[in-house]
Formats: sequence, C-alpha cells, structure tokens
Amino acid sequence: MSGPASPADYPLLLWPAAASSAAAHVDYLISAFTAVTLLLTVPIFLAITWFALVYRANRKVYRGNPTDRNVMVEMSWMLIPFFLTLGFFAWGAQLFDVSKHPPGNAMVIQGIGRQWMWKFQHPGGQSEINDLHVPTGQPVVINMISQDVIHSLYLPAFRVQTETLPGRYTQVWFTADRPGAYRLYCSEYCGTDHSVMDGEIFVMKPGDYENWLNQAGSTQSLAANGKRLFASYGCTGCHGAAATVRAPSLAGLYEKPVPMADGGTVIADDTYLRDKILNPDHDLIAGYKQVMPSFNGIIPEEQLIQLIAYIKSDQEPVR
Ligand code: HEC
Ligand SMILES: [Cu+2]
Repeated sequence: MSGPASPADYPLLLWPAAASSAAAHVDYLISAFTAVTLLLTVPIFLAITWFALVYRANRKVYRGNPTDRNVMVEMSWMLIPFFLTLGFFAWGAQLFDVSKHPPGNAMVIQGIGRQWMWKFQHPGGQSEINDLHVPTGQPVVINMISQDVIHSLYLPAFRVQTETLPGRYTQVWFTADRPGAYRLYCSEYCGTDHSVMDGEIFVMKPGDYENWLNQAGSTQSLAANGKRLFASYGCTGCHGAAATVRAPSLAGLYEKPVPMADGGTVIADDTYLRDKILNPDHDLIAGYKQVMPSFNGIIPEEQLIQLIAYIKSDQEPVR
C-alpha cells in the first residue's frame, strides 16, 4: 500500500528508470527525435539572432544587391526535414504497433479503475489495491475497465499508458525486465482525488512472484469465482445443460463468431460478453427468442470480469 503522499516523496523524474523490454526503444526514439529537433531549430535561432544583430537599423553594413535564390538550398531545407520526420513517423508507428499487439503467451491481469483507486486481480484470484506485483520476463497484459469516469493507467518505468474507459475493456501490455519498485499513476484528470490515484508496481523474479502469489492468498481463481456467480445469478437456469429455456450454450463461445439476427456476425470477445450480460436486448442473436433479463446495475464490474473468466475457461466446443 502506498502511504500518505506528499510531493516530496516523489521527486520530479525527468527520466524515469527503464524497467521493460520496450523502454529502451521508446527512449531511443525520444532521444533521437529531440536531437533532430535541436539540430533543425538551434541553427535557425542562432542565424536569426546573428542577422538581427548584424543588420539592425543604423548599422553600417552592405545591404544592396542580394544574391539570387538558390533552388538547391530551398529544396534541401524542405525535403531533408520532411524525410527525417517521415522516418520518425515510421519508427513511432512501428513502436505503436508493437504496443498494441501483446504476444500470445501473455499473462492477463484484470484492472479496475474508479474514483480514486486501482484494483488488480491476478488469474489465480489474488487481488490488490493500488499496488501491482508482476514477474520479470513474462509478457503481462492488463485488461482494464473503469467503474465511473475515464482514467488512464500510466506506468512510466515501462513507457506505456492506456486509457481506462467505462463500458469498454482496454489493454496495456509490457514485459518487465528489471526487478524493483516503480510508480504507477492515473494520468487522466478524474476528479478531486485524482492526484492520489497512484501506487507502486513491484517487479519480481518469477520465483519471488510465485511466493508473493502464495502468501497473498486466494480461495478461488477468477474463473472458479465466475462459475459460482453463474449459478447464484441464475444463469445456469437458462444456459446450463439441464435448462428448459432455449438459450445459447456458452461453452466454447469465447472469441468465436456469433451469428446475429440482422445477418452479421460478432466476435464474442470480452466487451461483447459484458455488453450481452448487461444489455441482452442489444445485438440479438440469430435463432433465439430474447428472454434474458438485463443485469445492468445488478452485477458489478468485478463480478462481470469473473463471469467472463468463467465463460473463457469453459471451452469444450458445444456450438
Ligand atoms: C431467462 C433466461 C436467461 C437467463 C437467466 C440468462 N440468460 Fe443469457 N441468454 C438467454 C437468451 C435467450 C439469450 C439469447 C439472447 C438473444 O436472442 O440475443 C442469452 C444470451 C446470452 C449471451 C450471449 C450468448 C451468445 O451466444 O452470444 C451471454 C454471454 C449470456 N446470455 C450470459 C448470461 C449470463 C452471464 C447470465 C447470468 C448472469 C445469463 N446469461 C442469464 C437467456 C438467459
Ligand atoms: Cu483516475
């Protein structure tokens, strides 16, 4: 847990520690871009100053007969910066693309942002408030959602930041590579206590992380919790094997295309499943009579995540 915060606890870090596989690449880009920007602007400022001094009013200097325009010079001051910046565009776009595509073997940690705290849940069900423990060498995706307004999870040591939105899951991913404690922030102004919506991210060697998971304790994995909720909210009454209501089986549904009543198809990802549980009257499925009650305002975000974890885990292909 982070203690009471005072500005003196957090010195202004112009160049935070680099603790992820992507951090060095981002730093190279920023440094190179800064260097080129200086290279392109400093000579101009120096030249302006020099000309302003040398040719200022009342100074006796030769002012006649200016030289002709020099096409080569004009073309080069336009084209060289143009191609340089295009190069940076390609470089930045490539890093952006990497940041949007986590590797397939990534471990998923669930995050919830709300005024004014972060809550994280590990796959085994361990949860923590404001702090986050992650292993080194393992790609980690944080799948997050907001319970109220827009927040943004900012992890300076990993050089990543992603908005946390109400009603939609967003992801941020990294592979931490240097054990230590780093800060995590909300970087979207979200109300009175925005400034204390922060915490610490602890990067641990895989063995230490295992130990931490064991001592953090958890009675049930997310999926097992979801299974329990699936029964207690009465979902089994319609979606269970013994149900008499005609409702689609949810086994094997995750990430599969679902045929819609309007003829289209939708991929059953996290956001689709969440929407369907909260607003079953939207996106009607082909071939069913819609009798499912809305669970909007009834099932909190945390339990929606657990229900989805259960639907994900229940993967025998039935459909
Ligand atoms: C009264 C019966 C009933 C109950 C209770 C019920 N559902 Fe449904 N559910 C349905 C029906 C019927 C559909 C198909 C709706 C349609 O036509 O779009 C459906 C659709 C779904 C879908 C989309 C399935 C697909 O193939 O794309 C999901 C996900 C879902 N329900 C989850 C749940 C969860 C989770 C619960 C419990 C919190 C629940 N349902 C409770 C009847 C029910
Ligand atoms: Cu916030």
